[in-house]
Amino acid sequence: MTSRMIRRGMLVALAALIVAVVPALAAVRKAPSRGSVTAVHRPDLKPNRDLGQRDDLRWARSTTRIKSGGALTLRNLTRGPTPQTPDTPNEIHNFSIVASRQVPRTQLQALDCRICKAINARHNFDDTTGQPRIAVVNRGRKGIDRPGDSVAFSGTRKARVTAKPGRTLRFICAIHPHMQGKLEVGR
Ligand SMILES: [Cu+2]
Repeated sequence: MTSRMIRRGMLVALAALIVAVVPALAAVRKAPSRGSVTAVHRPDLKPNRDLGQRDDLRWARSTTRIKSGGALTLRNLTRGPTPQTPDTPNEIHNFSIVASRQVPRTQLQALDCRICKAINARHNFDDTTGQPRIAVVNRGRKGIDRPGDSVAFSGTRKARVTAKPGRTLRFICAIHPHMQGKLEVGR
């Protein structure tokens, strides 16, 4: 084998590496360094349509993009009692990271959500006040990076996203399991 053949072989290998790596890097998109996840609801009367008692608590956006290391603001705009908790003056929500397979897909799974019970148990809610004794449950690295991480909030709370760029984290509210969203972590 001549040195020229070896050099050509190396060039071919280098080209193949570039072809493989460049799209992989491009796939991890740039993302903003701040993001927010906001709990909202609109239980208003719609004349001749709806008394407005449905539990339509939801996250304002289904997907939030944020940079790895970015600051996430959790905001609660669900004021006052809701049909589900008529005696609670201000609804509490859990921003809870779960594995994709743990996201409830049916009404039955949402109403009998085993992972939600496990998450809520870790927050150790006080039966009398309804407040969590442990507001932040951390798994893995500090910050939001993997299933098991969960933050309970009734007002506004900040959290740092420490998952690696390219990860997509699924989150639910463990108290209202039909509240579901995705956190796309960019670079
Ligand atoms: Cu909730």
